[in-house]
Amino acid sequence: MKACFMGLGYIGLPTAIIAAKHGIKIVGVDINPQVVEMTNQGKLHIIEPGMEELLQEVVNRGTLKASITPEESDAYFIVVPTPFKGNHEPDTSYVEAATRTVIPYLKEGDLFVIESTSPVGTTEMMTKIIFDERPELKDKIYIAYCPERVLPGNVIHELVHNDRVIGGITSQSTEKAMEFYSRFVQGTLHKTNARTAEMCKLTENSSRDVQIAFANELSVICDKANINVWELINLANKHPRVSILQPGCGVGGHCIAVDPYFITADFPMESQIIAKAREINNYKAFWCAEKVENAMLRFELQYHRTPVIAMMGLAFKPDIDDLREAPAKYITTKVMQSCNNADILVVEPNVQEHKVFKLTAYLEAYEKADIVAFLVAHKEFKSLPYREDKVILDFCGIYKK
Ligand code: SAJ
Repeated sequence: MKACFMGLGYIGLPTAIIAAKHGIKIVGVDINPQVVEMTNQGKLHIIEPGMEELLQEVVNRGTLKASITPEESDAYFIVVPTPFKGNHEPDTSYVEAATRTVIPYLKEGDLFVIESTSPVGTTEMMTKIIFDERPELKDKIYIAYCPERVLPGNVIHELVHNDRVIGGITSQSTEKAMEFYSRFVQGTLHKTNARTAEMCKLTENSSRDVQIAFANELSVICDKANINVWELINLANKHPRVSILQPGCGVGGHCIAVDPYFITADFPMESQIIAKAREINNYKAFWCAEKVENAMLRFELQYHRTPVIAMMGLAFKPDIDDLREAPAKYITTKVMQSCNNADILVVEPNVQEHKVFKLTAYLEAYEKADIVAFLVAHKEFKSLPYREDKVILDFCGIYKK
């Protein structure tokens, strides 16, 4: 079995590596020559614990090689990004470009799978493009959609152990894709059609976004009502059928803060809660920035000097060095722009240096600051003792215990 992975990013590369480790001969294709070169040298260009060792193993064994062009294979996987165009409209042009690239290589009996997060109907659209170009392959190749659902930081385990949803354009296509994934997935493979599988991916991340929005809305209400939101959620969750997530400084990353728009763009009238959740989670970051700005003004009025402010954390979630779409980065930038007299110390213990922010060690920043804004619940911050002599803005529950 030989498979071609189109896209060596955060999902394509780990999936290609795991498939190669399970004996499938892999050609990983990327349009970026640097990514291809690094991959062939066994160097991981993404951040994922334990993955580089696996990459080196499969490169040395010769089961994985990277290239800028595909090779004739038995299966093709589209794992490229689906960014936005215009006002949060999904842009499927990368999926289409990757599909068009593999069309000349397709032959009877091949499997073609889209893994990229995609708006509903994308697999049907790509099917049409394929058969328009190669009408002789109609009913002779297998086409399916199979989304990934791994959590960054735990990819090696989750790629193998998570259940997966597989939706073919025909039941034969579903079966063929199941056969492929069963070579390395130990979780259960659930059969459906392509549209449902596409919607399932969007639903999973929208569901989490809506649940986080509920927690974030509670946090803003509790702030006004002078109630500790962490205690409140802990108590409410003692109910056997209540399970509220944790509020934070907003929702970041490339998935939860993005995928709901793939539903709202296509179903604007119907997706009321999903759209509102996006608004609430975006607003939460703005609200946190305003809280810091107001704390600074109050400090100036009270002490007649500008305070030192520590912005604690830049990553999009705790204990990672991934800053993509991080609300903490947005809040820090906004505070720096509006408090240009204040001495602002930016802290991110998981990153050595940053091209925009001058970073300060977390202990030093905590010691020096008059106002401390906890943006991300990194483990380092949880060891800091609560200091009554500082203004502490705990947006992520550092001191919830
Ligand atoms: N967050 C909160 N409160 C919470 C949980 C998370 O504010 O209680 C915030 C985080 O701080 C972060 C954002 O949400 O800013 C997203 O973090 P996350 O851990 O919820 O999710 P991601 O983006 O790392 O990964 C998600 C996962 N999806 C779901 O949990 C439904 C993962 O399984 C998907 O594979 C991934 O999106 C993806 O690639 O789609």
